[in-house]
Amino acid sequence: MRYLKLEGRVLSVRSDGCLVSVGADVLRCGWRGRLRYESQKVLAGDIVEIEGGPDVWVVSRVLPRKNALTRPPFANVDQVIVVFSVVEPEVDPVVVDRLLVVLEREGIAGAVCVNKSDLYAGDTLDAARRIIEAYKLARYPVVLTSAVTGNGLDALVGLLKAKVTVLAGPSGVGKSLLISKLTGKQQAVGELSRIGRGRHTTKWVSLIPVGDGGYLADTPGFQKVDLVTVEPEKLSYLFREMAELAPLCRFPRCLHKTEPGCRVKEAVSEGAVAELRYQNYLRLLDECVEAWKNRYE
Ligand SMILES: Nc1nc2c(ncn2[C@@H]2O[C@H](COP(=O)(O)OP(=O)(O)OP(=O)(O)O)[C@@H](O)[C@H]2O)c(=O)[nH]1
Ligand SMILES: [Mg+2]
Ligand SMILES: [Zn+2]
Repeated sequence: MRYLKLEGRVLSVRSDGCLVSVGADVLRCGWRGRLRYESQKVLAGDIVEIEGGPDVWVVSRVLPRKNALTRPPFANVDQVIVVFSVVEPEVDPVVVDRLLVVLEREGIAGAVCVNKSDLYAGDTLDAARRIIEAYKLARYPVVLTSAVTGNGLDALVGLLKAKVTVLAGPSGVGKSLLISKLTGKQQAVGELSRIGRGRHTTKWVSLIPVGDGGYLADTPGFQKVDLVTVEPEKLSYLFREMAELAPLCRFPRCLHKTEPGCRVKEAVSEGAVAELRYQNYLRLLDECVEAWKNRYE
């Protein structure tokens, strides 16, 4: 029997092993040596070396990563699409910004998907439009979709040019149903009655190969992403549309709260920066000031 050494991408990780995609095959692999005790260090998205064959394989080495996220746990991401909804469940948009800030800091492309458009009318439609406008002003790609009617799915497919795309967002917003519709591969989808009760239907990260060499990753919904620990004066640099204005403020360490000569606040009143993003910035700034104070604890 020939002993082979191959390279592949980790599709999902459990404690006893992982699934690795090699060419058109998906191989179930165990851990070799030290990895047996450090399997938690292997992330979906990792490129790994596997050895063995034809039926028994072990992961022997994790290749260097281009980047990695802790929540959701994922390596070598090209793009993260933050999925959320305005109703069922009603998601606070600050959740979106908390994740976008992490992505800016890691240099990972972000995009926003407002799902469940079939449920919006009147006030909720207005809310959805306001949110879309805010992220467009911030120059993020934004799509409005319905996984149920198929509305906007073309636009979502248009965003998948990046090779490895992660769908992330709170529980119940429809990440798995979107992926089922986009890939034709059935993902476990939650029941309506459980939404908003903090139960997660998707339990682990899994990648689904799409097209030639591309992957789409489904992730469990998160309740809260840890805010990046960053000096409060630097937070606005992780808000794209504010980053270019912040250096023009009168005070170099302007927090864009009540300081005079603040270019960011001016832009908010001119409508060049959305009020919604600015309010989220202020909320995250408070968190950031606290976290920075306690950073050595
Ligand atoms: N009306 C409507 N319902 C949707 C839409 N997308 C998803 N749903 C429903 O919302 C519920 C949750 O969908 P899921 O795809 O399981 O949500 P998820 O984001 O994967 O949730 P977790 O796996 O817990 O993180 C299911 O009942 C879906 O049928 C949509 O566009 N419109
Ligand atoms: Mg899911
Ligand atoms: Zn300022």
